[in-house]
Amino acid sequence: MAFKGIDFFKLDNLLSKEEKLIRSSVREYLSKEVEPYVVDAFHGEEPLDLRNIAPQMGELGMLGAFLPTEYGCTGANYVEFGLICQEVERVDSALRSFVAVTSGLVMYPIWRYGSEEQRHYWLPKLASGETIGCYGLTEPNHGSDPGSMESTAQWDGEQWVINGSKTWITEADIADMAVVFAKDVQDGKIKGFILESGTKGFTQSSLDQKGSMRAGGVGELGMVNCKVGEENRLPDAYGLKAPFTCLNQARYGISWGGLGAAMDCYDTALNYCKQRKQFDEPLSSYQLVQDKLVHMFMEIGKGQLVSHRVGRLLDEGKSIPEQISFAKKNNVSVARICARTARDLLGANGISLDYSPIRHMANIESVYTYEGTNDIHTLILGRHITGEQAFKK
Ligand code: TGC
Ligand code: FAD
Repeated sequence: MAFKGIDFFKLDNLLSKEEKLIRSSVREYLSKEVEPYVVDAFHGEEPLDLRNIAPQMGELGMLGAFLPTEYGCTGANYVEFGLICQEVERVDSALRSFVAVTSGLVMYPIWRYGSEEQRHYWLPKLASGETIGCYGLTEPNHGSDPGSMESTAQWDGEQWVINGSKTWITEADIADMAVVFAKDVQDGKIKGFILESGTKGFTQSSLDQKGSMRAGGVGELGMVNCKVGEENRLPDAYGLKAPFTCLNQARYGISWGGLGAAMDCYDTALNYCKQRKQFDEPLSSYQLVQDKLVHMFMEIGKGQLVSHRVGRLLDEGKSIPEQISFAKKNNVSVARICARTARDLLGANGISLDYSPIRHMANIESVYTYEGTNDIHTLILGRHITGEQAFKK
């Protein structure tokens, strides 16, 4: 049955014609061109062919959608970006990772912290999907605490010499370029660099045998005396604030993405329970089953209100990072609950990849951890309401 969406609170009445159009065209594209291949990609851990998909997404304006048209982007608003993420993650979290990383973590830093030359050179190629990028912040010894990163950048009088390693990097192995953060040994400040694939001393590899995000690629970046010119440095990225500001963009997209996965789980469970009979009656007629369906339905409805509101605040330039933490934490938890509940309602069929919940359930474990773990967002909100930081002693 074609997916209709969930709109109990008539949020569609608050969407413009353009916003609805982007949602429907992305939904239509994914259902024809991507959805049929997702299960095999996940099962075989053979990531979806981004060399084919990225240009199609580029054509539809799905990459870096909220950035200005003068750089080849769509000039969409934040709600439109959110709706794109929702539709993509309804299909698979790994593909939404690609969209959120490209838009929020690769294109946004170039737009926000890059030079005009860097913007004009990189943004149109990334927006069209011709170039694939990745974002290197996490290191083997520093995940939640990137401020302690060990990667270094040293100006040798002519060039920057970068050393260090980054791990768990989405699309690390196939990326044509990477936005990487390293600590300047001279002033101790974190700075951002654009590293191109093939640069001497820059290596890219993949991490396999994942139990989650199997339809996508994740890997490592290595820098051993990797030399780049000043033109490869993002001139306005100075300090930890720069990589964190980029995370705000992607975390916001994830809040909508989580709802997409949750909606798919809810929809699958509802249809299944209406059809499946036990003790002569449809599962949907039993009170315990209705309780589970209603729980999913209500959590999704609440999450939609949160993401919609944060999107509008972002468009008005009035959002604060803690609201994005609220949305990411809440909506990914909603997705996690919905995936598990749907898996349960499908009984043994719930563990089959013929149905989406078990795949979403595995994927959401990554989403729960990346872009700030669930705990880190609790601590961000805890600091906001108490004024006390509880990250470090
Ligand atoms: P802290 O002292 O809190 O902050 C340092 C400076 O940064 C500023 N800042 C922010 N600015 C904008 N937006 C935010 N969200 C910001 N958070 C902090 C802050 O105001 C300060 O500025 P200034 O001017 O005073 O220097 O830094 P801390 O070291 O105590 O860290 C706090 C903490 C734990 C919240 C932070 O480290 C954190 O968020 N950790 C989580 C790391 C994380 O999320 N990594 C994600 C890596 S990328 C990824 O996972 C991609 S997954 C693929 C996909 O997206 O699909
Ligand atoms: P840790 O920081 O070691 O955390 C382990 C546990 O300790 C968690 O439960 C955490 O909540 C808890 N914890 C940590 N600190 C505290 C504290 N102060 N108080 C209480 N509890 C705490 N990174 C990138 O830079 N780019 C990418 O493209 C990228 N893509 C990713 C894709 C996938 C599929 C995955 C799984 C990860 C990706 N990451 C990426 C990395 C991701 O951002 C990190 O995994 C995440 O930030 C958590 O870091 P960690 O794994 O080192 O866990």
